[in-house]
Amino acid sequence: MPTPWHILGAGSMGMLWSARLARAGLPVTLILRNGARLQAYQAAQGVTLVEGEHSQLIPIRAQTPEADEPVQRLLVTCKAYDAEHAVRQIAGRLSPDAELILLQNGLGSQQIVADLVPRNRCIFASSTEGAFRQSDWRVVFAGQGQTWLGDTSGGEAPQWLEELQRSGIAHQWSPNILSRLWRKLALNCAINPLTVLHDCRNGGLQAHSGEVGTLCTELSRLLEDCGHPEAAIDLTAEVNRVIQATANNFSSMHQDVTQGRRTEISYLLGYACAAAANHQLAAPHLQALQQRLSNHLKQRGLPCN
Ligand code: NAD
Ligand code: KPL
Repeated sequence: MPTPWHILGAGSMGMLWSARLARAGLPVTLILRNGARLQAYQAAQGVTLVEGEHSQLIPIRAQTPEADEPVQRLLVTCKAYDAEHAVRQIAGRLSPDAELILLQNGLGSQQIVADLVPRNRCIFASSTEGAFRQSDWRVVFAGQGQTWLGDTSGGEAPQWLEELQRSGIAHQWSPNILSRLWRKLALNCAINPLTVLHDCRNGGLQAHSGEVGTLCTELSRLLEDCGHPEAAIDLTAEVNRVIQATANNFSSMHQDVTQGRRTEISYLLGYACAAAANHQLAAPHLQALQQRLSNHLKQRGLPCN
């Protein structure tokens, strides 16, 4: 009998993962916020996964955090700012040898969760897949990509990666997941805040290449000082490539701000600025950007943490 997957955070990524795992015949349980969400979910009878023209209703078991069955493998797909509280709610249910997979953008939240459950193995994940919620319990798989998984304490790739293979979840084990997460953080810091401040699609940043370039220089230096020189290699070129390749898209942060949702700024730009301060590295442009973005968010009544 395969180990059941519990998925904490039934938003875009949680639904995308749970639908594909369940479709492959694996045992999956969604952990929803509370009884009201569970009732609404049960009325929908499952998660609908939309891929291109095709949509499929996939029945998946669900429960609230208070359920008492043990959790052996937990995929956390909450936003970075919700991860600690969400895991704390179910920490008492974790088996002594339970594994957690933390799929949050940016950095900071993963370590907070890992410190909360010191007995358990925490695998960090970084994904370039794209998904959005069309409505409650209906997720659109909007962009093929890849998920890197790795263990900052070392150790072997887990056996269950085979289950991702079977589920059609593109993935790779990364011996240096922190570098991967830093690289993605740097890309996000160079692109996302500027798209918010200039209120433009990613391609609109082609008109601000000087500003982007200055940020990339500071970010590259930061990556090197933080012990991730490989994440700094050709950063400016990759940022420009991503800007071009995603020219028509609005960045995730731009979408969050437009839709009045809290951003993950503390785990992106906030984390980068704090790391620069810890390393006594001058990062005036990153700091100024954080200040401008915080002011912008405050003006819109959005949290700046
Ligand atoms: P989301 O907001 O769609 O989903 C998060 C879900 O967590 C929500 O349904 C929320 O209700 C739930 N949640 C929060 N607190 C909870 C709690 N205490 N108990 C139970 N559920 C709780 O977010 P998302 O887009 O799926 O993103 C998740 C993470 O993945 C983020 O860090 C994001 O940056 C990253 N990511 C997202 C995408 C994407 O395309 N959506 C791609 C790559 C990475
Ligand atoms: O990941 C992104 C996002 O929008 O969050 C990209 C497309 C890389 C822009 O930073």
